[in-house]
Formats: sequence, structure tokens, C-alpha cells
Amino acid sequence: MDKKIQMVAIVVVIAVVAAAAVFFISSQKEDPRILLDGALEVYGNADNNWTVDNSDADFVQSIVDGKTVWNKNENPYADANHDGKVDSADVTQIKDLAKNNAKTVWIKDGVGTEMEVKCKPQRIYAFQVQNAELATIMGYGDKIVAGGPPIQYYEPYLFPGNPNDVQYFSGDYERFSELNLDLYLVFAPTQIATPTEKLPNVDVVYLGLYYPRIADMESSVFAQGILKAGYIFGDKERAEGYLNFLLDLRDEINSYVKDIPDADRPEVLVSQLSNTYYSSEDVKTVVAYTKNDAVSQAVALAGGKNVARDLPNYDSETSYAQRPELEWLDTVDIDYTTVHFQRYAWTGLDQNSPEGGYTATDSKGMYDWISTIAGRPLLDIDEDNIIMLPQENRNGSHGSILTAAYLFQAFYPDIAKKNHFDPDKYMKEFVTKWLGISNYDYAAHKDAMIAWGARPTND
Ligand SMILES: [Ca+2]
Ligand SMILES: [Ca+2]
Repeated sequence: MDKKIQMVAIVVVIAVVAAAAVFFISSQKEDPRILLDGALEVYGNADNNWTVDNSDADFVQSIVDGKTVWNKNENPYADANHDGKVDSADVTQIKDLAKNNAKTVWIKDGVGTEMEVKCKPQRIYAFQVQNAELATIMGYGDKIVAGGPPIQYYEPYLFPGNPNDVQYFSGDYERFSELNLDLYLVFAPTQIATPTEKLPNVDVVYLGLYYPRIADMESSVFAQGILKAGYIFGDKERAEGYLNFLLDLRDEINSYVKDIPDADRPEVLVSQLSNTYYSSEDVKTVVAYTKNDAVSQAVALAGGKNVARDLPNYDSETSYAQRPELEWLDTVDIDYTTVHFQRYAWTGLDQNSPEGGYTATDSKGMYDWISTIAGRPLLDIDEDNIIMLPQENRNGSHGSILTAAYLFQAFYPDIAKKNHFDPDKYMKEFVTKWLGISNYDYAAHKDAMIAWGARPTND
């Protein structure tokens, strides 16, 4: 064999080996997406990526074997059982976490507090719909023994076969102490302190779903919270799959709108029904949600511009809304408005708010409100462009990504149609696959999921 042919043969062999390696890697790992930019705050995630797996076990084993020196500051999560040292017990805990077999898991919660949480909780208190939804997504709807007041309206959908006589209340700590809870899921950071103090034997956990941060969700406490739930509920693959579903949908919407020039984007007032000029002519203010708000983020993802952007504190990280006087409406041009409403309030059923969302089948109430709002004398917003948003669109477990899917269709119906983009396809997947609601007649609910004057409906 002359040198040239020999060289070609070697190159071919290398190419075949390389191709085989690529195939092997891709077949080993179906989804190469990075779900988190920073380190997943689960002890056992020794290498600071977004998951706990055998790579972490190998890394910690090399520390145990003396081949690697543990730097506590650089790899804090290598101490999987959080006892201050790294030894073979940490390797065992990491392997258990990776196999969904761990008894407990050490995490940092949504505000960075280190805590040990019992895995596979059997008695759960869920405050607010997003926590009830998340427990259901993770297959634990039937382990909910009590919930904050609005959850009873979701019971027929989220956990119809729940064997517990589920109680609905909040704030009564004597009653809580009789529930023998394993896990108390908190909705917002301000609600952590009291139950933590009053229920010392219960894992009071704030996961972080309150802050989706759609634009950089991979850096958000929301994404951390979904993934942490995977370890607490002992099904990390399902949690990762759910976050992946949301991120894929976000990226698809973004791909359609990212090149739309700023001047061509609609001006949107992100508002609510309750206690505003929308709900009553006697209320001489509106609510204008600002950048920090989840629906505002959904509007941005869907290619809309927020008309509140020149209001004071628009960029505030701590507030999420302003309440300008009606005169302010004369200073802005509004193409669309979103109208968030909560029929299922923590104070009880708000009869003034219409039915809507995946629990509803009747959309008439929302369209009646659209006509009413369009008729307000001091408003100049096309009836077609008034968007009624049922509560799960702002406070639900999907972090308002599905809200953005509908908003994109409302803002850019032609682009959505051209790309065969159907938000109901994703909502159906959310309801039937992720929430896992069985025997759900999607067609019967479809028109009530959300409403705007120009929304294409079944008939
Ligand atoms: Ca890892
Ligand atoms: Ca340890």
C-alpha cells in the first residue's frame, strides 16, 4: 500500500470512529438541551450542571479515592448528604437521587435557604393553583390532603380520584398540626416564615414558581423549582421533560417574532378585571402590569410592547403593577389589552368574574365582559383585541408560556397561520399529558380556555 492510500484509509477509519462516537452520544442522550444556565441547587449535583446523574457520582468517587481534591466553595453540592464531608455516603446518595430512590434530598429553596426535604411525600398541603398543578404533574395529586381555598374548584380536574377527604383552608395552624403533613408547598416568598415557624416537623418548601422570568427562564428560580420538584417527588425525568416542553414552546414562539421590527409590534396594556375601570365605570383607574409581571413577560415573548414602559418603576424587581389614573390612557395608544381575572379567589368564588380556563366549558361570560369593556366611554380599544385571561394564565404552573402562545396568535394571526402554529395543540398537551387529566374532552373546553374578540372558535 503506498503512503497516499494508507493515509486515505486512516482518514476513513477516523471518520467512521468519529461518526460512531457522535451517534453513540446522541443516542445515549435524546435531548442535548441545557435546562439551566447555573448550577441546580440540589446537593448531589457535584459538577454544578443542571442534573444529578452518574457523572456526579463518578466525580465524587474520584474525591473519595483521593484522585481529586474537594473544593467546598467551587463544588458545594458534592456533599450530597450535607454533613460537611465528602465520603462514600455521598456517592450512595447521588446514585439514589439519580435513580429516584433517595429518602430525602438536600436543596436550596427558591430564596436560597438550605433544607432537607423528605422525598415522595404522602401528605401534601398545596397553596395556590400552581402548587396543586405541580403536584399533579409529578403524579402526586392524590397525596394532597389539604389546599388553600381556591384549590377546591380544581379538585374535579386535578385529583378527582383523591382518596383523602381534602380540606380547604389556610392559616389555621391547630388544624394543620392535626394533618400530619409531610410537605407544605408555599406560593410566594412572603408566605414562608409563618408555616416554617408554626410547623417545625413539616417540610415547608417554596420552590420558586412565582418568578418564571420567561426571557431567561434557564436562569430563573422557576426552572430551578421545576427541577427540584423532580427530586422531591422522585421522578426527575418527568420534571426535566416538563421544563423541556415549556422551553421548546418558548423558543418556537420566539423564532416567529424575534425579527419583527419594533415599530411593527402592537402596544399592549396588561391589566385586570377586578377593581378597575374595566369592571366598573365608578373606578377611575386601571391596573397596568409592569415588566416584573408574568403576563407582561408573556406579552414580550409574544412580540408585544408594554404601554406601561414609561410609567415610574416600570423596571422594578419588587413591584409588578402600577395604578395610573384614567387620564393616562389619553397619553398612550393601545392596540390590545389583556384582562386577567380570578373567578376562584382565595376569599371564595368571585361571581363578578366569568368562567374561563381549563376548568370551564362556557365562554359566554368572557365575551360578555369583552363587549362591556369595549363599551367603556373613556376607552378606545377594538373589541377584537380585548383578551380575557383566566387566572391560571398568570398564576399557573406553566409560567405563562402557554399564555404567550395564545397572545402570539392574537397579535400575529397571519404569522401563526402561515407556520401552522396552534396554541390549543400545546394547551391540550399541557392538560392531558402533563397535568394528566384523564377523560378530558378538550373540544368541549377549547373555546373557554381564553377569549378575545377575534379568536377563532369552534363554531
Ligand atoms: Ca450534575
Ligand atoms: Ca457528605
